[in-house]
Parts: sequence; C-alpha cells; structure tokens
Amino acid sequence: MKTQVAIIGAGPAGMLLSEMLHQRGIESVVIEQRSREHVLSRIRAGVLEQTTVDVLRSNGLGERMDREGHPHDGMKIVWSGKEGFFIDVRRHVGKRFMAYGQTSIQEDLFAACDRRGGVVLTEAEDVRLVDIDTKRPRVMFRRRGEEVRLDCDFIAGCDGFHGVSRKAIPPSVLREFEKVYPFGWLGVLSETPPLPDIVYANHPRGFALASMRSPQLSRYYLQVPLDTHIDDWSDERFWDELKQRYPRELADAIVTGPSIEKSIAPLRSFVAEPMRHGRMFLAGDAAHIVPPTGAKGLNLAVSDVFYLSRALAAFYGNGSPNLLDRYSDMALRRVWSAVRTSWYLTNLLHRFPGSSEFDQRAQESELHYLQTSIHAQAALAEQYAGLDFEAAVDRVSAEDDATAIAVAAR
Ligand code: FAS
Ligand code: PHB
Repeated sequence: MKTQVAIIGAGPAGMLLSEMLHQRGIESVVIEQRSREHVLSRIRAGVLEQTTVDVLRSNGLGERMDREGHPHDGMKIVWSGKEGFFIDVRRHVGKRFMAYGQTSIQEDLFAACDRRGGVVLTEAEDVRLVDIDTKRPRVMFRRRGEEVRLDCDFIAGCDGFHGVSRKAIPPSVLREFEKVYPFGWLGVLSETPPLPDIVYANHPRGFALASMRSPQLSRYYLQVPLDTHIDDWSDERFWDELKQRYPRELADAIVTGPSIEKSIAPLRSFVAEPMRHGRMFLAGDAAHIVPPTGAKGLNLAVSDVFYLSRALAAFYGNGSPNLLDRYSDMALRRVWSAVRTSWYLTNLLHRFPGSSEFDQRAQESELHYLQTSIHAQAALAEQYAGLDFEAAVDRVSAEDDATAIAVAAR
C-alpha cells in the first residue's frame, strides 16, 4: 500500500488529522489496533476550548456539536464549604467553552470519514514504524492474518500514551518529563439532569467536579486514593460522598440516579520532546498527558493536529518544510502552557496526602486571592479558555528574515 501520510491511531487526534488533511487535498491511511466499536465506546473528555470549537466548525465538523453541545461562559469554584465564585471566562477574554463529549466527537469524525470514503484499517496488529529518519518511511503491520506494508511520505504518531510511535524515537534523542500525582479521579456518568454550571470543589474530604454531556447526561468526579478499588464504590456511596463535598444548596440540587459508566483514572503529567523525529510527528496523548483538572487533554490533541495539518499543507502546497521544522517547538509551547495550567489547578483544588498545615494555609490563600482578584481570575480565564494558536508567520527567526528578504529581492 502507499499513501502520503500514514496515521497511527483512530482516536480524536488521528481521525481529526485524517479529516483536515483530506480537506487540504492530502491523502492518508489510518491504522488502528482496536475495533471501531471499542474506540467509540470510550468515555473521556467533555470540555472543548474555543480553539477546538473553531477547528471543528471550520472543518465542517461542528453541526451536531452546535446542536447538542452546551456552551458555557465560565465555571464555578467552591471551597471550604462556602458558596464559592464564578470565573467569567467570556467577560475576561471574550471566549466561551463547550461541553460536548469526546465520544460524540469520535462519532462525528468517523461519520465524516465514512462520507468521504476515508481509509481506517482497524484491528491492526504488531504495528511497526520503519525508516522514519529517511525520505521513504513505512509502516508494517499484520491485519486479518496478512502482513501489510504501507509506504508513505510522513508518519503521524497519534496512538496515545501506550502507543508505539513515541518509542520509535531513539532513546538518545527522546527527553521525557513526568509528574505523578498521589491520587486518582473516580468518574461517574448518569442519565440525570446536570447542575447548570461546571463546578470544581476543594473540600477537606477531597476534590469533586460536577460536569455534563447533555441536558440529560451528567458527569461527576471524586478525588480518590491511588489504591481505590472501583468495586468498593456503590452508586449510593458515590452520591453520598459527592454531596458531602459540595455546599448544602449545591448538594441539594444534585440529581442522583444509576451510573451508566464508572471508572478510575490516575492523574499524571507527561511530556515527550521532541514531538518529531525525521519524518515521524507525534500528536496528542502519544506526546503528552495532562491531569484532567484543566480539561486540556483532548484540546491539546486538537492543537497539535491544527499545527501539523497546517505544516503538511504548506509542504505539499509550496514545498516549504519550514512549518514542519518548527512543528515540535510550536506545539510544545502550547503543551507546556496547558501542563502548567493543569498543574496549577490540580494543586489548587486537591487535598494532597501528607500536606502540611503550611501547605494548607498557602492553598487557602491562593483560593482567597483567586476569589477576590479580578486579575487572578482573568489570568486563569485566559488559560482555561485556551490560548490562541500561534500564527504561521510570527516568531520568525533571523534566517527566516534573511530568506524572506532574499526571496523578495529575486
Ligand atoms: P487516544 O488515546 O484517544 O487514541 C489513541 C488511539 O491509538 C487509540 O484508539 C488506540 O487504540 C490506538 N493505538 C494505540 N496503540 C496503537 C498501535 N500500536 N497501533 C495502532 N493504534 C494504536 N481529557 C480531557 O480533556 N478531559 C477529561 O476528562 C479526560 N478524561 C480522560 C479519561 C481517561 C480514562 C483517559 C485515558 C483520558 C482522558 N482524557 C481526558 C484525555 C483524553 O481525552 C485524551 O487527551 C484524548 O483521548 C487524546 O486523544 P488521542 O491523542 O487521539 O489519543
Ligand atoms: C468532563 O466533563 O469530563 C470534565 C470537565 C472539566 C474538567 C475535566 C473533565 O476539568
């Protein structure tokens, strides 16, 4: 087989890249290890930054999101049982964010792929990346008992944290940065009407989060110890603990019901640099993981794909490798900004095992500052809503200037 871009992974990063490349006249083949049903069954992210919403809309993928999604002007933070405060993102930075589930985005991406006859090879086994540092990279894999070779110009590693793409970067080149948090999130999905706002709670018993997927689908989370067993958490215990972590009037407004999904996710930050080796480019969780506190994971996958599709379109359009050469640095600037914001919110809102009285007082002081300072709220609003993408032409280096002047002089 032969294509222009081989994409490893049919998650949101891989499928969005395939769609955006297609719209720019670039062909791709997506190779996925699981079945389509499995990919579509995963319950994950739920909050979309303005830039993500813009990317989906401008690529013809926003119709159902605009119909079924829930736009928000801001989010609430409650702490020490008090009523709390609202971070008005729209007032501070003129942006909104959208509550619309990753599961729905995956469905929309697969539907768009089917409409254009896109190629997604599911249930691929033993995927190997070969000659990624040459001009003729290829992907080898087994599928339906047959060995397959896919020749391509470029490989996009969109295969998530446990994928093979990041491991194809030589250890002498790859730098990895990790921070593991000493707790996890127990998440529940229930067919109940959600609270009107997304509400983060810092409580002596631990962090809690109230979110939603639709007017009839609620998503809630509780901070739990790392050694928590899901079987120890009946629905009744979950709802009781959740209500204890919110102030009375909010707790009384929470509509309980049977959970239709219940899972525990550990919290971790991870960044791999560089996000490129030769003709292989990493995008999404293959390159970075953030704790879900800042609702950044899916949004970072989208920003990587925005930068990578723009760079590939420039290469195929006018032969310029400039944006491909700058992809890793450009993507990582936004990744590290999101990592820092997620780290800030995780430290602000969770109770850390073994934290000292000093740590507790410092956390309360930060919460009070955020509650009382319009400037602190504006800074958080800017980060939470998501930074604008870097333009293709800014951060021009001296040699770019020289080249541009030389070209202009010709
Ligand atoms: P994905 O992991 O989604 O997709 C990678 C794909 O590659 C998968 O389909 C996988 O099967 C495939 N693959 C792996 N190895 C392969 C191989 N060798 N060959 C071929 N294919 C291979 N983010 C938020 O913003 N908010 C949240 O609340 C949130 N909750 C989360 C809960 C959980 C349990 C998890 C795991 C993640 C959560 N995230 C959340 C983060 C999540 O949304 C990711 O950021 C998002 O899925 C990233 O998308 P991809 O980069 O496409 O990676
Ligand atoms: C979600 O709705 O799943 C969600 C919302 C906000 C977060 C994390 C997850 O910070």
